[in-house]
Amino acid sequence: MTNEKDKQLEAFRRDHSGDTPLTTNQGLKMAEDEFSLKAGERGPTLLEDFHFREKMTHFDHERIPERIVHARGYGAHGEFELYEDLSEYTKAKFLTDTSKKTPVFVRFSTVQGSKGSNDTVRDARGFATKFYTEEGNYDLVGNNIPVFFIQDAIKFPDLVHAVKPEPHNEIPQGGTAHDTFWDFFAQNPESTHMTMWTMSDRGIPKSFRTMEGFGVHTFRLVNAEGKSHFVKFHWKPLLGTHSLVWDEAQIIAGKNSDYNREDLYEAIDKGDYPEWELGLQILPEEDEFKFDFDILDPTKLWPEEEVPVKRVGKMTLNRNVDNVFAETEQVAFHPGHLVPGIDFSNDPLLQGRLFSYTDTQLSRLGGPNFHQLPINRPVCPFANNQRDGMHQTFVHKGQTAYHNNAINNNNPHTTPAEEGGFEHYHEKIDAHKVRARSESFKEHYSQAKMFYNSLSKPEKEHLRDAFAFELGKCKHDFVKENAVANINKVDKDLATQIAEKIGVDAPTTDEEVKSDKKSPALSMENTVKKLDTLSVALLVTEQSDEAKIKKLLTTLADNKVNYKLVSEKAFKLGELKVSETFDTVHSTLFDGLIVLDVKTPLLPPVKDFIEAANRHFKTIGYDASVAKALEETAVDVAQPGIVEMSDDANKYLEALVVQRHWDRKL
Ligand code: HDE
Repeated sequence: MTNEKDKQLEAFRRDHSGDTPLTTNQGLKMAEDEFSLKAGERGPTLLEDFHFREKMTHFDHERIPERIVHARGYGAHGEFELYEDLSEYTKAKFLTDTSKKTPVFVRFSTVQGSKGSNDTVRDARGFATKFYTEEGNYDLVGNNIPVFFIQDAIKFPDLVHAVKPEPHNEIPQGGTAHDTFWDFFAQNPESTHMTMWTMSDRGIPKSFRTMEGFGVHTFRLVNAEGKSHFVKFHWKPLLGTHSLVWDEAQIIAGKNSDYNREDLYEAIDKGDYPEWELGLQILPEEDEFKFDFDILDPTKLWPEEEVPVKRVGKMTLNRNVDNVFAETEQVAFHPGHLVPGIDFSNDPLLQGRLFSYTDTQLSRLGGPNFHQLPINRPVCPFANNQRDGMHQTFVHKGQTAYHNNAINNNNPHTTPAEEGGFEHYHEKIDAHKVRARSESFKEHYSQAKMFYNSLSKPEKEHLRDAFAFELGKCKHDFVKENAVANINKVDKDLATQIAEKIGVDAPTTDEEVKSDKKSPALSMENTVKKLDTLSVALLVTEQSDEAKIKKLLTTLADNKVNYKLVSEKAFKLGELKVSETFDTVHSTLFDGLIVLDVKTPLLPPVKDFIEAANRHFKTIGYDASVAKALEETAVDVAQPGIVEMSDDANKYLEALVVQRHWDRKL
């Protein structure tokens, strides 16, 4: 057993391997499970066939409603270790006791698509973490983008209705390339900043392992003296933040619609455990009004250069689930699952979320006892006077289920704050009841501009092309024009380039927000780059030199680079197994390519394999003997990241670690 949560789950695991008689749900051993009970071999099925009825009834009810958003998700277990005692800021035990490893469960997700949609769609990604602490479950329910589309929770149903497939034809699945989303965008300019992020490369992460995570809202940390600091939560992936290229993402959608989930599953299965550091941006209460934006506005981020991210601990995902339905599907997150020492701010988006999450579980998980599902149970004791309800699994003993009582000495009893009972932060509020947007929430463009300013040239081009793709898919010209008019308020040049691509008039007015402010942390150009767990396809033939390949594979393995041998058909090359073919894989599924041997003239799939790696800016290594064959492709060996393989593969690895050679001319 790895930790308390694992131990707790063990009690619920059922292993049907070995000698396991098949029984009904009542424990009755059955002599037959293949044929229903009939009146004669060719006659009708009899109503008394309880075994058939039970089996079919259970099957008929196997599905539960998928999540209204974030339906497609994938989860894993792990642990969180704290680097330093944070009691200066918080009394939360999992953030003060460095000796403790806290079990966690993380579910990553796309937002728009249904449960069976593609992994590599352009969308935000959910990054929800449940910490099973000794003081109860703490959920950090975040995304891979630090800001949100709207400022007030009451607009969430409108946003989601605009984002989801359109109601009259249920198109499109998994993305926002349709009229209602872009109409929403143009009519609700507060969505501009987050839309810039989703149109950037952040909207197509390469893997969950290479995604940042953000708590988005401003929360509070509260220490034992009751002093509060504002805080923003971050997850920083130790492998860096990396994305796909849009053309590649679209091809992968067909080649492997499970691309991201398979990557996570296989990495954990192999022992390449993904790791993230927990980062905190901490702001003293006195600094609340120090910025040119409102820190309660969830469409704004705190530039890391102004409020540094303090890395306080590390999360490692080290165990795949045993059963996806039981764990990943039934896990129920809620931003209101808190522990003492963490509290909310008045962000109106966060406040509304505090209602929505429990409410949605009632229909999704069928009643008020979903906290008793094994994946949702805290690892510490939990007791109160709530009773009964659908799917109650406990047998609560005793005469009383109310408070105060004398019959049971007032048990279960409350716990004073000094002894670990949760107490809401004593914030003083003196206000009128109003339905209004705060004046301080009314500026929507300067951070969208800062994000755009911070991107590298290729990132800016990708963002422009993403806008052109999505807006180009809209049917109404006025929707496209309104969207361009909104982008014009961020950057006139960007709006002009998009207008030209989608065939609407370029903006003539000069409305862009004037700012050249940048935040270098926002560009993925500045991210960590490592060889660890990158993957390479090696193209070989039956005539390839086994010894030479083995030597190369050893170097790759020594550098923690994964590889697959690919050829026209599966075969054995001495001790080496060539199990992947041009039918089963494609260069889009790898980080790099090494062409050792190919048959000429190149067959179309082989040519496409190599050319796709080239146009996706990946590192291509080639043996001198195939230089002539490469002339049949669009690959220009003089371009960056195209490396002739010598005896030692170090030159190749030096290029591979770069991951994308954006300066390659196509
Ligand atoms: Fe969610 N969101 N959300 N959300 N959200 C849900 O809860 C909601 C928001 C996020 O893997 C739902 O259990 C409202 C921001 C993630 O199980 C639902 C508002 C952020 C997940 C819901 C927001 C998120 C959800 C659907 C605006 C990033 C998946 C099923 C006020 C900080 C969790 C469910 C998982 C899921 C409501 C906005 C992240 C309906 C009302 C902002 C990662 O309750």
